[in-house]
Amino acid sequence: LNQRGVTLWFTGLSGSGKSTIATALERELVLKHKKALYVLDGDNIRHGLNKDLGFGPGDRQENIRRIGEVCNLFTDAGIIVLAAFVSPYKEDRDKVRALLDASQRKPNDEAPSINETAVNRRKPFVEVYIQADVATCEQRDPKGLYKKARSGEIKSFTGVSPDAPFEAPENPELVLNTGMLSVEDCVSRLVEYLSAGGYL
Ligand code: GGZ
Repeated sequence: LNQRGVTLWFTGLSGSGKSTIATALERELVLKHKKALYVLDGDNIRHGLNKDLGFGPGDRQENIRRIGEVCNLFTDAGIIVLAAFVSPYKEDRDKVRALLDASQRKPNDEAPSINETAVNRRKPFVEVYIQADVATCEQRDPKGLYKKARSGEIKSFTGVSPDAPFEAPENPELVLNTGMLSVEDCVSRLVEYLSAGGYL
């Protein structure tokens, strides 16, 4: 395979646009850049591998831990992974970053040369904060989940229920505010980031 793997980790509220942006980026990278890529999101993970997990803090933690392990395997295989999960806890995201940073380090990476290229500096885990406040997401409410959360039909809904906070990333590689940027804008920024960083 003529590429090195990387995990782009999209974090943000339900309805912030994570899956939409990941899917749009997928098209661009597969069609234009001929990259081997896989999108992981609630649709293919929570119905299969993690169908035994719910939305309490412990289950969310285990959800992200398992997804992190899957990302690590795909990344090791040289694939670009687009992982789109609410992943509300900073500690859980940081653990995935640490896992990939430790596992994906190649022997040569220990002693970077002075002429280190962008390719050698590349990080295996790139955190992308899909930023949109609760009001914006609630206005979109594509699946009617906010409505159900407000009525109490869904408990522990991230951003709505006091017991389900969202911890915004402190140092994400990229912040995309979807209240201000179109999907196409977001994809352009991502492609620019990947291209400048030597990922493409
Ligand atoms: C948050 C919930 C909940 C609760 C169901 N809280 O917009 P969606 O529908 O498609 O994305 C949300 C998805 C969140 O699953 P994740 O695996 O990404 O969550 S986490 O990282 O926190 O483990 C939403 C739906 O599942 N959903 N109940 N209570 N989102």
